[in-house]
Amino acid sequence: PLPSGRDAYRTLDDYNADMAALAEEHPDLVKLFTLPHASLDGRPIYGVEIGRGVQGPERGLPVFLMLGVHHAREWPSGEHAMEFAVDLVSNYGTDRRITDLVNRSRVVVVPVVNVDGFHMSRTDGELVDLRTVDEGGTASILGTPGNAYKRKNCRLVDGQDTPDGTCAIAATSPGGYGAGVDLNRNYGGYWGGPGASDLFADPTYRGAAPFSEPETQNIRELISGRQVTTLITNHTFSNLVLRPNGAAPDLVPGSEGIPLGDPYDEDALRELGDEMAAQNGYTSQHAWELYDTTGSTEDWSYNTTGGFGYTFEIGPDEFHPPFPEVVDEYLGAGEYAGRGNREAYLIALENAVDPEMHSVLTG
Ligand code: 0X9
Ligand code: ZN
Repeated sequence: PLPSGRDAYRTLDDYNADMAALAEEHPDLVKLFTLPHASLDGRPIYGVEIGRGVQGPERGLPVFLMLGVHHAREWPSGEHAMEFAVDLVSNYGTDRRITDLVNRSRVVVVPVVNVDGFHMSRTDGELVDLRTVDEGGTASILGTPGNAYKRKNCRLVDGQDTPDGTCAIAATSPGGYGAGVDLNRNYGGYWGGPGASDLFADPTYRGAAPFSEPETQNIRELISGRQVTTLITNHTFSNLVLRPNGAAPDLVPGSEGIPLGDPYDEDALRELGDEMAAQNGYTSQHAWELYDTTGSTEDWSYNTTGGFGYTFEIGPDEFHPPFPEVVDEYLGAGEYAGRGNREAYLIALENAVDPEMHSVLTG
């Protein structure tokens, strides 16, 4: 079973309750915090910080950051982030490796970055089995129920603020599904370059300006204020471990000729990516080998701070598969052989604490 024992996808309320409970039950180890900017619909966005003496001064420890649900429909991306938090806390004090890692770092987990979009997707997209909806029992993949496959945030009108509650209205309107900014095109890393759209209705709409959205502002401020030495931003799907950069290694038009060659740290980034992929069985590659993107989370964070950043694309072929697959993919069980994302995350945490611990730089 998962560290939490859950056997079904969380709702947004479940995430918030689980984070609050974790902090309440382990005050010396877990701190609940609210990100600086509420969502467009006025929802608070929460995270947990895990570390020894977490209520005390921050002490400049290296931070490992784990993010989920930039894209509303990618439910497993939040589940794996939340389970990793529970995993660390429940094994602290008994598992030597985890205890040591937690003592030497701060682990920050924001399982649902895009709270409005996720709530829309999750509540209007109950996991009716899309393959067996037919009354007569005939398998069918025709229907996309409601907003279950929403991707972007809840920006309703391009470049304009909208009053609280409008996301809820959007959820019941045909326009709701397509509205919004793609948060993984809204960061400042090569913003406005290839692989991001300037059309509001497009799934990869980049937003009116870099960091125009409160959700990306939150992550910018979180990373800017701490020493995030390694981060993983979870998405679904395609079984990939992706490393910077997100756009092919030529020049970005209109960006004053910024070259997107291999990053300075390519060798170390590749080694760590390969090592994580060896655990979860994913393919390790440059992000641009999937397709070009600009304005992504880790293109900004890596190129701004030097902290290593990876996208995990969880799962083979579905945005939110039946929950038992999510369990197996975390643990590395069933048809998902290997040691799963759990072990890959622990390796990333080891790198965050001390890159030499895992011989990434020393070979
Ligand atoms: O397009 C995306 O944002 C990611 N794929 S998804 O299906 N989850 O939407 C891939 C982004 C990969 N590129 C970078 N991380 N730079
Ligand atoms: Zn995604």
